[in-house]
This record gives sequence, structure tokens and C-alpha cells, in this order.
Amino acid sequence: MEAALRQAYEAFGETQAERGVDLGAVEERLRAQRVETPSWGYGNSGTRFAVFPQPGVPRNPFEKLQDAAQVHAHTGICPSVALHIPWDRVEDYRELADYAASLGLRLGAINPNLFQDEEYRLGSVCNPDPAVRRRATDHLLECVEIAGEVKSRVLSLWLADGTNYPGQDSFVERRGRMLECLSEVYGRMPEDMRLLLEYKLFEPAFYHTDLCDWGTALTMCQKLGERALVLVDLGHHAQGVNVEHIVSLLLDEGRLGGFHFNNRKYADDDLIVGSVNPFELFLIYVELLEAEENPGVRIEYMIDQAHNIEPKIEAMILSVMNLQEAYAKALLVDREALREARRSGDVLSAHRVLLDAYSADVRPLCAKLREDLGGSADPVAAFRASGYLERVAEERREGRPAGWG
Ligand code: AOS
Ligand code: ZN
Ligand code: ZN
Ligand code: ZN
Repeated sequence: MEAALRQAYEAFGETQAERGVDLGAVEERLRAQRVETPSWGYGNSGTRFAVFPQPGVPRNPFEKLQDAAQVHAHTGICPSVALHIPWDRVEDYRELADYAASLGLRLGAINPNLFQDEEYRLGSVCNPDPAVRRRATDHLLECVEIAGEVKSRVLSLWLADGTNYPGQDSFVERRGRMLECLSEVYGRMPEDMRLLLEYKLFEPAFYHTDLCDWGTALTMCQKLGERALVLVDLGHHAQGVNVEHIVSLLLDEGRLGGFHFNNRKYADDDLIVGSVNPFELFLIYVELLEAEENPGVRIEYMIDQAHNIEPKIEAMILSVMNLQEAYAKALLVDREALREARRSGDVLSAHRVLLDAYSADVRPLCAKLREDLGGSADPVAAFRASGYLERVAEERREGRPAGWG
């Protein structure tokens, strides 16, 4: 550890000791923090107006894993990678899983793609045509198989299903069709596999979306069974919605399955985590702290991001750093003082307990932690200095870069 960092870390430790914080316990939790990165975050992406290609973008799932390994190497907490099928289709999934292992990684959630084929113009599992629903269900079953082959225990499902015009289709019938298809899939999942159901307010459907909010997703999960859980993508709510409240409610119901972390200003912007609203991120972790202490609770912490103008690997690293900092700040909350202020109805003190933790500068703590984990104190700088991107830009000149579609 560099002298300046050591000094900053020691000063931080002293301040926290004065606040009565058990730094050892905080560090233990931070060391155990895990974040899964998405294969699709390493490929080219854009808006419906343009895609701006970047140099060095991976051409296949193997190269996406190489990039993900960089994020893990510098941050120390990202050992797994989510796949999107068919974007990451390969002939031999075992080979892909072995390759991941050779990089110190493992394959994580399998994300079926039910939004890109022409057949899905009117939806996938909610489509009025039974043949299209069959096709969609078969794709989901294929993803269950793939998950089995790569030893992943998570099927993570986002549906683009919805309608564009009032009258286009029956809400209730569509819901019934979804339940029928998903029940078949759920029934075929091995006992230890979980189905995560992600909701989103709108887009690509503009009148109604079949899974538009936590309630539509939760009631579907309740019908499917206890291994169906809700996934919260931070970009999938209307303006002003209190996401931390939704998180607490789903936890209380035992149905919070995981996150797609990103940040938004207007819609599903998929920006760097914590870039627009870091306070919200902190408040979400505050809700999670107690639940995480329950050994029965399993939450998948995943990033879902698209880097349209920023360098992709650096953007992913920065997101992970922001997640580490938000979690670290949440761990500094004086929970006893918070309980006491709440009990006595002291509104301002309760609020200030949170502000007190949030305002701590946890950067030296996180930098030290990353070094402990074999990562880098300043991961973005270390990644830049490594010359990795220049090297792969050279190696990956030929061929077609991977991208959405
Ligand atoms: C779409 O808006 C969702 O966030 C999904 O998680 C989606 O599968 C992912 O963004 C990749 O397309
Ligand atoms: Zn998502
Ligand atoms: Zn999204
Ligand atoms: Zn998003």
C-alpha cells in the first residue's frame, strides 16, 4: 500500500473508531461483496439513433470474458458474468465455462432473449399465436439446459411483451398466456435453480407492458412458486418512484431475487451505476443490510449497463467502485442510533444518522480493500496503465465486433 493511502486509511479508521464502528466487521462484509457483470456490457451498443463502435470490442463470448476478467482483476469482487442467449450462443457451453474458469471467472445468470426475432412483433410468451408462444417457451427451456451445462443456478428473464395501442389485445388473456408458458419452464427447472422476473415500466411497448412494475412481477412469481423472485432494474421505474421502498417490500415478502444495477436520469438510460443518483444506491443498500444477515436470503447483485459513448471496461470498473462505496457507506450506518431515533420519534436525528454515514469519505477504505483482494487501489488508472485496451484493439482488428443483435 502506498504511504499516502495508508495514511488516509488510518485516519479513516480513527474517525470510525470514534464513532464506535467495528471496522473489522465492516471490512469483512465488504470483502464478501460480489457483483456480476453482463456480457452485453462489453459489446457495442447504442440507441435507436446510432451505435458508435469502439476499438477493441470483443468479437465473441470468449473475448467478452477476457474483458470481464479485467474488471475482476482490478476490483476483486466480480468473479461472475451473466450471459445473454442467443447473443452469447456457442457450440460448446462447457468449453465456455471452462474458459471462464481458466480466467478465474464463472458463468452467472442466463438471460434468454425473447425480444429480437420477427415472430415476437406481438410479444413472446403473451403472444396471441400459440405457435409463437411455443417458440418462446422452447427458447426458455433451452436456456434452462444451458444454465445446467454451465452450472448456473439463475435464469434471469426480462420480457419485452406489451401492446402499443388501447384495444390491441386483452390484458387478462395475455397474463394467462404468460402464466401458462412460465409454469412450464418453472416446472422443468432443477430444484436448485431460481427464476428471476424483471419488470419494466415501458419500452419497447408504449401503451401497456405485461410486466410493468413490481406488483405485476410479484403476483406472477407468487403463482409460479417460491423459486420465482423479482428482479429490480434501477432504470425501470417512473420518475420519482421510491425504489428503496420497493426493495424493502420485496425483501419483506421474501421475493427479492436480484438487481440490475445502472443509473438513469429519464428512462431506461443504463448509465454508469451511481453516476446520477448515488444517494439512492446508498439507501438501497441500507435496506439490504439486515436482510443479507439472514442465511436463507440469496440476492443476485448484477450490473445491466450499456456504454454508448464511454469506454466500456473503464465504465464497468467505475460502476463496481461506486457499488463498493455505496455498500461501504451503508455499512457505516449506526443502526442502533437509527432505531433509537425512530423509537423516540426524532425525525431529524433518524435522518441525520443516514447523512452521517453517507458523508463519510470511504475511498481509502475501498482502495485498501481492493488491494487486500488482489485488485488495485485506483482500478481505472491501473487499467489504463496496463495497456490492455491498446493490446486487444490491435488483436481484435479483424472480424465483426459483438453488439446488440
Ligand atoms: C431491458 O430493458 C432489461 O433491462 C433487460 O435486463 C435486458 O435483457 C438487458 O438490458 C439486455 O438487453
Ligand atoms: Zn435489466
Ligand atoms: Zn433495461
Ligand atoms: Zn436498464
